[in-house]
Amino acid sequence: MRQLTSLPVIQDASVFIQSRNTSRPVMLIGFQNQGNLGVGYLAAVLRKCGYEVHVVDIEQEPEKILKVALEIKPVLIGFSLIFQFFIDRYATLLYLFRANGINCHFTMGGHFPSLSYAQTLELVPELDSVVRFEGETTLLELVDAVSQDKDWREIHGLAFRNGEQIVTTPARALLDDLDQLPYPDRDYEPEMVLGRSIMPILASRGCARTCSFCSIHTFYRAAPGRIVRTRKPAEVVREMRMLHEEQGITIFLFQDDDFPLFGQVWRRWANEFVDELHRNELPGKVIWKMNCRADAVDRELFIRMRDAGLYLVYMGLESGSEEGLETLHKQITVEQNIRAVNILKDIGLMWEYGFMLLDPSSTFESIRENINFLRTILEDGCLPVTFCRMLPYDGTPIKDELVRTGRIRGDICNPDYDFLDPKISEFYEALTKVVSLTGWIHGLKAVTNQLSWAWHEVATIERLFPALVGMDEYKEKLRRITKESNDFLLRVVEDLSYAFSHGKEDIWTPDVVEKNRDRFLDELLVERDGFVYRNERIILSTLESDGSVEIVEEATSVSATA
Ligand code: B12
Ligand code: SF4
Repeated sequence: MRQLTSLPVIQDASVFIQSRNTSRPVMLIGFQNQGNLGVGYLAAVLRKCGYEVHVVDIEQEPEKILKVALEIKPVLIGFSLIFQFFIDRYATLLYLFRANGINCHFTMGGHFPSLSYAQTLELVPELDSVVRFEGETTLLELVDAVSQDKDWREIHGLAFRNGEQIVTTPARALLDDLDQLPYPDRDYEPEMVLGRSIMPILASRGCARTCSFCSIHTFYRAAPGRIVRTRKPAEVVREMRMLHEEQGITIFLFQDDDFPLFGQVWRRWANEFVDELHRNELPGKVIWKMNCRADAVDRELFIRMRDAGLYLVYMGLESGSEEGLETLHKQITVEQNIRAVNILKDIGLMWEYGFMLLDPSSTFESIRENINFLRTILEDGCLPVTFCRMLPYDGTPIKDELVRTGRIRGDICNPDYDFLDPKISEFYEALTKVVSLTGWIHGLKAVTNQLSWAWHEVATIERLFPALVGMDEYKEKLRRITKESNDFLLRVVEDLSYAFSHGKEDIWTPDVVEKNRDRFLDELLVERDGFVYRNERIILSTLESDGSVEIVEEATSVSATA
């Protein structure tokens, strides 16, 4: 059983003392893939206050979601929009609900609705309100009011329509003490890596930096209150321990915007967190991943964290050109990025990275600098190439700048912009035709995705399984496939850039690229499945002996885990 020591929320405890009408349930709809912590916290607070809550995945068929709503007759439906490009999908669903006679209160929350509430209300006319910023207290007050037929329009933290006007009530302050919240409910089956369960978790909220392409800092700065809040290390570890002991979770993904590491105060926090993990004897039993900036990578601290279970570090490197880093307002240098990568390689920590090959300041020179940067950091075949193009999301400084300079294009679901050199747009268009970027990098059957999962498995095996037969040879083969596929992709991108900047002949066709992609994928699957098959017994008996699984008939395949 979960232990809750205190009232769940928040600055104004009087909201918990009032009487409630909990006779009708609340429905929350969100993107549940990989576990949605925002929805989890909202559901936990409502349940703690006596409401029955149904959490539904937006990725389900709209008719199925409608069926649930018709059956349970909720008093309020809360829609969680964490990716702005989902807004059309939500708009269609809300229309379907209303058309089928669902008349309860509809509200929506998340970054986009919080920052662009007027557009949200315009694009989704069926909404009654928008909950702005952190939603736990506001949603609870809204449900309390609606379920008792009281006026909800005075509640802080809302935006709604009043005739032709859009009204906002005073912004709700950010939660001051995150440990007053109950642990988030996790209404989903955990994902698995080789039979080991994965769960997301948060140690903090907010980010002190101001990258121009990111809506996180604007979201947390636009509301009153402290921008960055950390939980107590002991509380975070208590939650991890509970999830490990009660649900067998062994892999924790910290989804913090920027894991607390930077500067004296957060470094102390990180050290205390490591101490707590040891005090609770979790190292060796669980492993964890976190996101941080490259300038927070410090050899001594990262060795301590590695020895306490840290197995994967995600860094938003974003650009390999100084000008790109400046445009993105990363406040970091290329050298700092490379230094961080080298430290992590040196101390044997797996890492992953976010990277934007193209941004609004891109030139052919910066594109080639980026290609060379990727070659430098990936030259040993340690990881597959990944990159995207910067997209101007709402609520970001770079979008405002692109609007100001008349370069913004596209719409909310497909935000876009003009490059300064029109040839770059042509290059990007050609690139996406020659290399299906989704097919190579992002999709489920993409080489990058599959290789990432294979490396992820390796890191998991090295931390949570006994020594497996042929591990060194397998890693060598993975490294070779990774390197060859990286070299191939980067060469295609580079050749194409010269085709557009210098008029050189374009030698690549989609067919050739696809054939190569399939070749790398086939090689990977043969090597990976062979390795797992040779070690099947030992993997299964390890899982059985430590109680991670009861019966496993078949080892998972790379594609199954992804
Ligand atoms: C974890 C995460 C993911 C996970 C999502 C897992 C999941 N199912 O939730 C994964 C890895 C899948 C993911 C993928 C991507 N992500 Co992401 N992700 C995040 C991240 C880092 C944390 C989300 C989180 O857990 N936050 C913690 C919770 C507590 O906060 P919250 O979600 O904001 O919820 C609170 C409030 O917003 C509000 N609220 C939210 N919903 C609702 C609903 C109601 C009814 C109410 C009342 C209130 C409310 O109350 C909540 C509690 O306080 C955010 C950054 C961020 N800080 O949110 C980016 C973020 C959401 N991701 C982003 C992006 C761009 C992506 C990708 C496109 C990246 C890429 N290039 O591939 C993909 C898209 C995937 C897809 N569907 O195609 C952007 C979205 C930008 C935008 N404006 O659309 C964000 C904001 C990061 C950023 N730098 O700007 N992501
Ligand atoms: S990109 Fe990362 S470091 Fe930059 S503001 Fe967003 S969360 Fe913070």
